[in-house]
Amino acid sequence: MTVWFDARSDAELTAAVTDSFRHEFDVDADEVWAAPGRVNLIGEHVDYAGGLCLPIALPHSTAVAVSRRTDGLIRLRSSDGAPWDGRLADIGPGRPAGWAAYPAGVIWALRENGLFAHDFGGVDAVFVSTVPIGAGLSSSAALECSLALALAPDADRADLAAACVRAENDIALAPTGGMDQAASLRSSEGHALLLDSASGAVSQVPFAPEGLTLLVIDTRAPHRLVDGRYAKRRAAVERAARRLGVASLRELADRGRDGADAVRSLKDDVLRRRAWHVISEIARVRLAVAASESGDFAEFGRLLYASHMSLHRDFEVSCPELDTAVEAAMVAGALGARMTGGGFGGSAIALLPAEKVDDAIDTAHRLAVDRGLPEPAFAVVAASAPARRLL
Ligand code: GAF
Repeated sequence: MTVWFDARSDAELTAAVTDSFRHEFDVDADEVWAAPGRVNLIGEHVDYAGGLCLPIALPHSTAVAVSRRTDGLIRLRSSDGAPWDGRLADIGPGRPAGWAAYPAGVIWALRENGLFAHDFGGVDAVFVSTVPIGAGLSSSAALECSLALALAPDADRADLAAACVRAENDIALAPTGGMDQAASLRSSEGHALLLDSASGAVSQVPFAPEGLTLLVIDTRAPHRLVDGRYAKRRAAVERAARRLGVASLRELADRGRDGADAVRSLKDDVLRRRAWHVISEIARVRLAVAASESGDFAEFGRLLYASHMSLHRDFEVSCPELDTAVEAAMVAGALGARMTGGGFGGSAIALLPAEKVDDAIDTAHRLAVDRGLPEPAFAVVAASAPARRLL
């Protein structure tokens, strides 16, 4: 039996989160906001190297119902974790722990970054989400961005994204880059977001491939960004840049053949492969943008698969569950497939002719079961709306 993870309409999400708020606090919420998860089409593990990424916003979102307070108290509720009550002074590196670190961290970072229009007087907030947790689809960024926009709706979205990254790095202690928050806050429907992590600039790339389906395969192999492996990859990329005398590997990616020769000169085999992934992935993003703009989705698909192989072989962030999902999609006739997000579990994406979707789902399910892996869950997605007000 196929397991789907479904998005909900804005009206359904609003009803669910306002009900939940009433249930928790016995009053109606003042406002409801929502922010989407993302899949990254291509440009993986390059945001913290000043690279280029090409994510889309998912139809799956986190909604937050909020009411402002005047006594400084913060009350955070979600069906996905224990309730947290506290004050700004209770928030700091590693405090609170667990899911509440993300929204509490956002409040802290909005204040640190001077983004509150008025003095912060406290808030009651209840979250309801359709972004699966631990699936590598940016459930944390959706949580952060929904609350950031609710609490500072007039702030510039790039500034909000930066505050959310600060919350994640400094309070939740996940050393992530900025792609997920940019995707959630700065995407637009029907488009992929081309993010230049060196300058912070974004542009919208039309992404609505005719006759093709974008399938998300959640391998259900849990993915975590705070367990040290992501941090190790990031540290290796930064070490490679230092050895090569550049501030970030993006500089080498922009130098063409000279940059590639510099990476090849690295003596340490592991560092060389990590750095090679980064500069080759940045080149693939540029080609993918051109392919999408000219409607050449056969080429786009080849780039997706090349990205996966680079992440598997050189960056070593894939795993048997992700490789199996990609293999199944390719066997079923996908134009391309790859792991998406941080890796070590989580989700893969496949771009395939609409008539091949059922076959890809059956094959992914069968191969996973045959290999003793968890049964995957599936969603068909399109480039969706960014963070927004629902009520
Ligand atoms: C995670 C991180 F949060 C992003 O910043 C990015 O580095 C991604 O992994 C890998 O491309 O989603």
